[in-house]
Amino acid sequence: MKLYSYHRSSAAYRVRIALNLKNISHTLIPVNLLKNEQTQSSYTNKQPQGLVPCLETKDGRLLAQSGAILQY
Ligand SMILES: N[C@@H](CCC(=O)N[C@@H](CS)C(=O)NCC(=O)O)C(=O)O
Repeated sequence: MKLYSYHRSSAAYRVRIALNLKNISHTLIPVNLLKNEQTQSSYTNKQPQGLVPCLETKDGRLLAQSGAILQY
């Protein structure tokens, strides 16, 4: 799995906590909010809202919204 994340994002942080508590292996992909990387098409193609976090599953599904990701 890949988690698109920013280290100072509380929403992304709660997903990182859950992934680590569940021992789910994942790769962190940094999206630098201070550099507005969340607005670049390379990211909005995955997460059209331009918000972190976004979870990409092994089969390529893209999940947005930390609460929904936690539920998943
Ligand atoms: N309700 C969303 C909130 C996500 C959110 O607001 N993320 C912020 C960082 S904590 C963000 O990506 N902000 C970028 C921006 O506003 O341009 C969730 O829980 O995932």
